[in-house]
Amino acid sequence: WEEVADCDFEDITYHRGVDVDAVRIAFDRPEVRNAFRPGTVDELHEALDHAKRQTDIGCVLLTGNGPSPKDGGWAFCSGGDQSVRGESGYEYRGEDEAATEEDETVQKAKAGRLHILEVQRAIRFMPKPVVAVVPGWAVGGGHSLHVVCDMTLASDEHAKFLQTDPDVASFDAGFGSAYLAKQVGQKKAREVFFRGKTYSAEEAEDMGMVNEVVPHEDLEDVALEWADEMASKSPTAMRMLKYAFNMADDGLVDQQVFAGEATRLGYMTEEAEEGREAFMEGRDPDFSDYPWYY
Ligand code: 1HA
Repeated sequence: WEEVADCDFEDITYHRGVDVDAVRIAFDRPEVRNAFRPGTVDELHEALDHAKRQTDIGCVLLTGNGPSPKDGGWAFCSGGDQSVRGESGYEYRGEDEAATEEDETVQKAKAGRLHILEVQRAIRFMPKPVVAVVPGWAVGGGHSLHVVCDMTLASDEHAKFLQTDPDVASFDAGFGSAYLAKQVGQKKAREVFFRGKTYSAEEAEDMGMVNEVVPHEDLEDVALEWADEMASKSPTAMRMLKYAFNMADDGLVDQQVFAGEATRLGYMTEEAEEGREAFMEGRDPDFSDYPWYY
């Protein structure tokens, strides 16, 4: 991996592969089990948007750095940082950070908001696979992030899956719950939220919300292998497949995303060229060379 030079982040790390056409985005707050505060989420959104725009990148790995320097614990992400949650929501950076004037303005504009659902949409609409690489706890909003990723790879030793939302009076009423139910079934999804049990990596795999469980020390290598595998495939086919998988659940919004890809393909044909050329030349288009395929 090499650091992406033009990005300067505080709460996440962002690397691109040297030999693999993939990026690795990682929560970098291991001392709080990679909990996210509003600034973390905004950085994550920026990194995802950057990754989306890299036309030579075919896969995104989302993970959490570790272990914690405090106690050696591992985490993918433990959701919203409860220590910066005030009366009206989440503080932008936390109390201890001396805010610059600009920060203060930004802080006011964003007060109380974690843009985590925007991040979920960025993952969902990312035109390439996003893999959750889970080295430890995936909890609350962190659990929902793994749910929304295209696939999940988990550490056999340290990965644990837990939904605490109703314990802290929060609720992901979108992908985190409804899409989870599509993955594991209604009864199990309700159990995840209503009982708040902790599931091991093996249990999560059996339930259908984890694709593969691997030895902890192999996690990053296997993730890289997966990324290489996927990034080597046809970009158009992968993109169309991802949006096709999304469409059954995302309705018209995904149809619109899919439609964007369809027009891109359409515009690449000679037939489309004829339409454009005819307009530019001020003549009637002649589509007679182009068959009505069946
Ligand atoms: O779901 C949403 C949203 C949905 C829709 C729209 C917006 C949303 C916004 C937010 C969220 C949420 O994410 S709500 C759920 C918030 N997260 C939690 O309730 C998880 C809280 N953490 C835990 O349950 C546990 O810490 C743990 C199961 C992740 C790990 O337990 P463990 O291994 O026993 O470690 P622990 O000692 O508890 O934690 C280590 C350190 O990390 C502690 O700090 P220390 O005592 O060393 O100073 C702990 O306080 C800190 N920490 C862990 N998780 C968080 C945290 N600090 C702040 N926020 C956390 N989430």
